[in-house]
Amino acid sequence: MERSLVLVKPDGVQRSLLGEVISRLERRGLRLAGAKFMQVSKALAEEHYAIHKGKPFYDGLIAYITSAPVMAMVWEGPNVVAAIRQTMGATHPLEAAPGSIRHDFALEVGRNITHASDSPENGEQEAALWFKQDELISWSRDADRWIFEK
Ligand code: IDP
Ligand code: MG
Repeated sequence: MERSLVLVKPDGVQRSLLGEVISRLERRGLRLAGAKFMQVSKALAEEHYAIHKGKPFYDGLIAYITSAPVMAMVWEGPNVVAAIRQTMGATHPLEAAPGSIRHDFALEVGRNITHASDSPENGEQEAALWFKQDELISWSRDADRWIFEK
């Protein structure tokens, strides 16, 4: 089953949007595989955002993500990466589709509430970066057959 890392970033936690984000992913039908509430180290932040090193917003991004606790989660389901990015909305809140999290709760790209993996490969890679193997649970729900076609 495809997996995606999801972070509720410090602004989402501080604004008490943790339940809102989890609720939207649950109601979408996605299945939680792991979760932890944590303070992100500078080393983890730099590894996670390595692709953005050198960009003008990089230092601010590292400061933002390490500024206060985050909720890190792994969610799974068919096409979970595309589904979650749709639920989150575009990176820039003013470009995010109405009804998406970033549209409904954010105004600025540097305070856009959530992170989600951008490809199935990165979903696996980020899940492995943020979680130990035994922190991710393989399980099935009774409702799976009513949500997942296969
Ligand atoms: P994504 O989170 O939608 O995948 P990315 O392009 O991977 O977007 O950027 C990672 C994060 O870096 C964004 O979610 C946002 O918090 C931050 N970011 C991206 N572009 C800017 C910018 O122009 N100014 C400030 N922060 C930015
Ligand atoms: Mg990204």
